[in-house]
Amino acid sequence: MDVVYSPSQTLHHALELDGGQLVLSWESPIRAVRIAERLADSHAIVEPDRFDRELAEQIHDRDYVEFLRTCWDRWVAEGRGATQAMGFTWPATGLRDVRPDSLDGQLGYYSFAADCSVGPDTWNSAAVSAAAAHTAARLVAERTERRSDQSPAAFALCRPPGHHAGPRQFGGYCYLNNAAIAAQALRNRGLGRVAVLDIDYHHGNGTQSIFYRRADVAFCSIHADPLQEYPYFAGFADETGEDDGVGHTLNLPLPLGTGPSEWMATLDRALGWVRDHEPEALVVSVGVDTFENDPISTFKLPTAVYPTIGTRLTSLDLPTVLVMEGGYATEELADNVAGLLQGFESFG
Ligand code: Q9C
Ligand code: ZN
Repeated sequence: MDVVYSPSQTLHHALELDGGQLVLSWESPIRAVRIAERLADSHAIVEPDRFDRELAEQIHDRDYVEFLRTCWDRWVAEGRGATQAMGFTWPATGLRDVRPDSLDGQLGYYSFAADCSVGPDTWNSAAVSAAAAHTAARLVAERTERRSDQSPAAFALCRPPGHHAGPRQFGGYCYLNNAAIAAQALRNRGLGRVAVLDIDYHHGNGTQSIFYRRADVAFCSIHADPLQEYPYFAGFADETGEDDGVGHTLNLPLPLGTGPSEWMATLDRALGWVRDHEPEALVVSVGVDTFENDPISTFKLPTAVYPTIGTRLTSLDLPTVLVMEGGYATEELADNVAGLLQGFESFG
């Protein structure tokens, strides 16, 4: 399958508040560099099309996209360009959900966590990352139209990741929701129903909230129990959708420390649920922070299980866009991603 990626996605490098200190983010440029290097041996690397702002505005509020685009320049204009921009006050429960005029106020209004900042290259990298997801969806949709035997697939090497980004909030290293943009692009190209399966270690709160009231995009996530793990305030089993979306969201939270047999059994449940929704295409939010040596996560999946996961995904026999999300064990990251793709390609 084709891999969609541009080196400009490595320009962004955020700061995060970690254990009371502002440090360089775990979500580092080296992640994409290593994965791209590895996949270049076995795959064609396709340059993303231009960023499609209209598509992004089907997923995110227009004012949010404009805020992301202009945030850094406003920060510099205020004379604060020596460090990166980050919020510090949020409209939490009990406060008013109003949009302030001040940049500091807007940084809180447009984010939900202090774990990622906006720097000089954030907008460019996030926009190209979203474009990579869009391009992968385009390739899959085009190949579905003139389908021969096999269900087409493409891998969007998205970085920065996207699944925590909501309609008007960045956070969790995410700015534009790449998987949601891929799903919307598939819908726009005539695929009737789309399912998003999120196998990142963390709950995909952004993707869930984007599709929570829609029946045309189903969302299923396997993740660490939010009572114990980030993002804490979403991802519980009783979140099943609202309005038109009732029954179109499924959360499968697992205990900290979950190992491969429990996790694979849960994947089978998720795949059964997706199949029951009879989608015409699949988007997978591929996080490999489920890996046993991931520095910020607790699941215990060994490298050897990722090819099995990839193969299992092909059992749905659907046109599939694989979208990169988390995974922070920089040494083993490329092995785990390449393994998953190889498992997907070796069967299906
Ligand atoms: N520094 C993704 O895997 N954790 N995002 C913050 C305190 C944030 C993970 C911990 C984890 C975000 C795409
Ligand atoms: Zn994650």
